[in-house]
Amino acid sequence: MASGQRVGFLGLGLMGRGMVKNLATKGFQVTVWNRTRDRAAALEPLGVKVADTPAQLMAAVDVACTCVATPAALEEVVAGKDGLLSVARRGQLLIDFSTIGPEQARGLEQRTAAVGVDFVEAPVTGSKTGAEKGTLLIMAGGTDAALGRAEPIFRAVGEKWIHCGPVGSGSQVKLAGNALIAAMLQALGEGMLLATRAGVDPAKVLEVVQASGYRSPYFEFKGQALLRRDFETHFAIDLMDKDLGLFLDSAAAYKVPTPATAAVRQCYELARAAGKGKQDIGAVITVFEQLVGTEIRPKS
Ligand code: NA7
Repeated sequence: MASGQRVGFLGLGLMGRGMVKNLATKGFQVTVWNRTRDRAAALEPLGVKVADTPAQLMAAVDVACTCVATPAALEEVVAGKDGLLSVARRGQLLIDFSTIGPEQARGLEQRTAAVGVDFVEAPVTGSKTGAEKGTLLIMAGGTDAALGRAEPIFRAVGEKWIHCGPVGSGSQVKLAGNALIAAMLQALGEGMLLATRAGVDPAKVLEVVQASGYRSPYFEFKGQALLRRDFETHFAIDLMDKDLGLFLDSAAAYKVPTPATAAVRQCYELARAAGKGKQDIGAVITVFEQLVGTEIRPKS
């Protein structure tokens, strides 16, 4: 249990809400801020306080955590009007759980260090369910000392954390992981759609995948959801598209060809153009279903 440490949390979306519930029930004194205030007010029954601005939150805490949608949103919360840095004081800690690019993360570390604030990047995986259950996997970047300070928070929201290296390393690893799951999901969806169209039960595709040496908990989670046509948003298409863009930006910066990820990203761009950006990443395949007039459905 935490010893009543004062923790602020900014960004109460699908991920942030679950993380705050865990912090509030595991002994932290939590203050929250969210752009849309209603989402913050909804957490008051947990005993959390609601701040009017990021600056008001920063003035009231020892540690501030962020988990917002995009790099631009993070910049606004940190350095915009009434942002965190406007009142940051020596000795505070900032932990960012958002998925951003490595360059932005390194820049944040420099800017927080200039005012005596430690910075840890901590993108997560485990989606909405992991956030609710407190079982996220955290890809941490930062100094040993800063990570040591972040550990009580990591313990409350996550099951495991891996120290990937200095700030920037966690983001680099997270982007690689998201490129991987996007490719896995696209290949699985395409395989199941083609099987259905060819008159073969798509459930057999998943059954064989999961009986094979290339089985994965991720294929099970997403494959079963595809068969049920369950597209409840765990991770939105807009956000995966953002991450694939960040991956490709990094690849361009280091002159590393990444044609497979570029092709998968096009599928996400198609889905967004079709108005599906807020839907779960599992719904990308529905764009292709609509093109061919066939839906993935198990035979029984
Ligand atoms: P959600 O559920 O889309 O939530 C996004 C959060 O970011 C939510 O609290 C938003 O506030 C907030 N947001 C978005 N734009 C802004 C701006 N411009 N300023 C301040 N706050 C903003 O995303 P997830 O929880 O699934 O994911 C969060 C991060 O973790 C993201 O980087 C993922 O890639 C991983 P709102 O409630 O809309 O006012």
